[in-house]
Amino acid sequence: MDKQLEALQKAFDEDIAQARSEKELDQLKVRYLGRKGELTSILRQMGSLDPKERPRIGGLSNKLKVYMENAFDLRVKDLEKTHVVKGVDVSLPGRMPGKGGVHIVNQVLSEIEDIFINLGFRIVAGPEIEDDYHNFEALNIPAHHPARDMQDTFYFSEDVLLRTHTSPVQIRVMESEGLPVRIIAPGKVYRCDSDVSHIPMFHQVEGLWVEEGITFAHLKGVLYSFLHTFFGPDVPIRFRASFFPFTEPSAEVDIGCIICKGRGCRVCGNTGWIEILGSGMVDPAVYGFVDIDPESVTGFAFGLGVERVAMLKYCIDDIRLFFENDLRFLNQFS
Ligand code: 2NM
Repeated sequence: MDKQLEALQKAFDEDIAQARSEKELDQLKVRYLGRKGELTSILRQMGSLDPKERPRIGGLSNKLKVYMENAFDLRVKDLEKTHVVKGVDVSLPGRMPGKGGVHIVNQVLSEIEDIFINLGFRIVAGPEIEDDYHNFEALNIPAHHPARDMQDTFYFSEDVLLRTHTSPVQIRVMESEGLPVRIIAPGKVYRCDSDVSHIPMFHQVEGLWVEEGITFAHLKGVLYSFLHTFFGPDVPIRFRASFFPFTEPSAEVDIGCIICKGRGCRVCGNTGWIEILGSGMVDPAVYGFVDIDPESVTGFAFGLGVERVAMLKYCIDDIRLFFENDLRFLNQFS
């Protein structure tokens, strides 16, 4: 009997040391201390013992029972110390739900807006579904201009289309609000276009300042200020004569290539310069469409593509990355 109790304690010690969860401990408790358990079955044999031996063996069995109960309590506390509860390590970090963030295009858009707000511009919004008059006619874009082609514009009908730029917002502001006007119109624009460098929807910011006495010097001052804030004070800037139906004179603005620092590379076509925006003095013909007397005021306007400046600022070489929603790309900007 002594031997049996000794062997039982030894087996118990090994088993309990190996128990890794509360569930395993519960199973062991049943096996050793339960109604049909190992210790219970030994106690059942007490009847067959020499009566003189019974008190001693009874005492030893009771001691072993108390020993086992204590051991169970200690192991449970042990497991709690390792933070394992019902087989689960509660100290491990939980599975966090993914955290959303502001898309890189919207981050860059906000940055552009902040710069123009500091220059005294007001932000205006307008419809993405436009009519022919506000998107083309009032901007002095003639009837057979290639921009009006089905190949370039998404038409709903002959007269209704997705805006191809945000200039119609500025036409609407000049129609309905008095002078002076100093606004930027940010937002989505649509072109029937899709290849490595073009996507059918992108974002634009167009600006307009119309007031008595506004000159090309104001245009240059505002755009220098914007580009030096956005790309840094050392970025080279040049103005190049150009043409738009809605401005006269017109200029395109280049910055020194960010990639090669002007030495010439694939991105700048070996010129060392990158076109960044279009601009010009508002053509008097445009004022005629919005009932402003072209003899009394002058103004300038400009337009830029948000994805394009974001690509240059962050050295992104494929415009399609913005809209593939690959989190490995997007998370780099959060
Ligand atoms: C550009 C370039 C030059 C422009 C003109 C106007 C408006 F409504 F005043 F006529 N808004 N935006 C403009 C001028 C846009 O984008 C490349």
